[in-house]
Amino acid sequence: MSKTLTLRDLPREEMFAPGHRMCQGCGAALLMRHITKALPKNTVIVQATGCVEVTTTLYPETSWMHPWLHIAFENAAAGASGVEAAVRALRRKGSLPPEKDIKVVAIGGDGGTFDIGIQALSGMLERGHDVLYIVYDNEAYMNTGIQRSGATPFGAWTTTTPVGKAWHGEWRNKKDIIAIALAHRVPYVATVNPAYIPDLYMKVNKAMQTLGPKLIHAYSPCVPGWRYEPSLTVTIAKLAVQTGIWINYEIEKGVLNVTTPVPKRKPVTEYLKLQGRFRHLTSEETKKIQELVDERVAYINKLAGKEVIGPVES
Ligand SMILES: Cc1ncc(C[n+]2csc(CCOP(=O)(O)OP(=O)(O)O)c2C)c(N)n1
Ligand code: SF4
Repeated sequence: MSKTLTLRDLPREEMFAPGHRMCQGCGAALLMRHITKALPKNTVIVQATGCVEVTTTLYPETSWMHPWLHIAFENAAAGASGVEAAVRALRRKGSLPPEKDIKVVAIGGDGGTFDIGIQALSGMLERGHDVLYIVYDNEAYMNTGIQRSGATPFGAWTTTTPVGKAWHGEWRNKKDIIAIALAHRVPYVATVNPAYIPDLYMKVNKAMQTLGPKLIHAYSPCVPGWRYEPSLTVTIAKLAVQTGIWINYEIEKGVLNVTTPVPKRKPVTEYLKLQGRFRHLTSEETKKIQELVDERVAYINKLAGKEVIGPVES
C-alpha cells in the first residue's frame, strides 16, 4: 500500500493550523501536520507537555482542530486511557450512539514517553485500551533546554551530556521503545519519518483501524537541539533512513515488514556531519556508531527474514 499511495492522494484539508511557534524547520511540525490529516475527525488528541504542546496552544490561540486535551508531562497515556474508558462507559449507558465512532490518540515527546511517562504508557498498553500512542522523538528534552533523554543516541552532545575533558557526549545507547511496547503483546507498532509522508499516512490509518493499544515511534529532527540549518530537516530525515540509523517498519500481529527498503546504505558519517551535536566525534566514536547501526540492521533483517536493508556502499 505504501508503494501506491503518493503525496497527491493525501487529504488537502489542513487540521493543524499555521501560526504556531514551532521553530522554522521543526520536524515535529511536519509530523503533526500530517498526523492530524491522517486521523479521523472524531479523534480526541491527548497531549503531553513538551515542545509540541507549548508552541501550539498559546492561549487564546490553538493549532488543533481536533478535540484536544492537555495532560501533564508524565501521564498522557493515563489521560488517554481515561478518555477511552469514558467513551466506552457513555456507549454502554446509551448516551453515545453506536454509529458515533470516537477514537483516542495520545501524543508525547521522547522525554515524556521513554522516561517520565513510561509507567503510564505501560499501564495503558497492559490494560488493552483502544488508544494509539504517538511518540515524536527529537532525542532529548528540547522544550526545557536540550537535556538528554533515554532516546538520545550514542555520541550526541546535549546540555547534560556535554563535550569536555570528562565526557564526550552521550555514552549510553538509545532505548528500544518499540521493543518495550511489543513486550506488552500489542497488535500494532510502527516507526515513521517526516521524509516519508505517504508511509506515515498509511501507518496512522492502519493503527486507527486496529482495535487495541498501538504505538507509533516518529523520527523528529530538531533544529536547535541537533544544531543544523532549518532547510536541512528533510535531507537529514532521509539520510537517517538511507544510512540505516532510522528504519521505517511496522510489526502487525508479530510480523515485521520494512516499509522503506534500503538496498545499499550510505555510511553514517553522511548523516553525522550535518549536525553540530556530533561535531566533536573522533573517528573511533564514528566507527562505533557505524557498528551499532550495522548490529541494528542485522537484527531487523533477521526479524524480517530477509536482507531488506543492505550493506554500506563502498
Ligand atoms: C513532572 C514534570 N517534570 C518536569 C517538567 C518540565 N518539563 C516540561 S516539558 C519538559 C521536556 C519535554 O521533553 P520531551 O518529552 O522530550 O518533549 P520535547 O520538549 O523534546 O518536544 C520538561 C522537563 C514537567 N512539566 N513535569
Ligand atoms: S526546539 Fe526542536 S522540537 Fe522544539 S519547536 Fe524547535 S525544532 Fe521543534
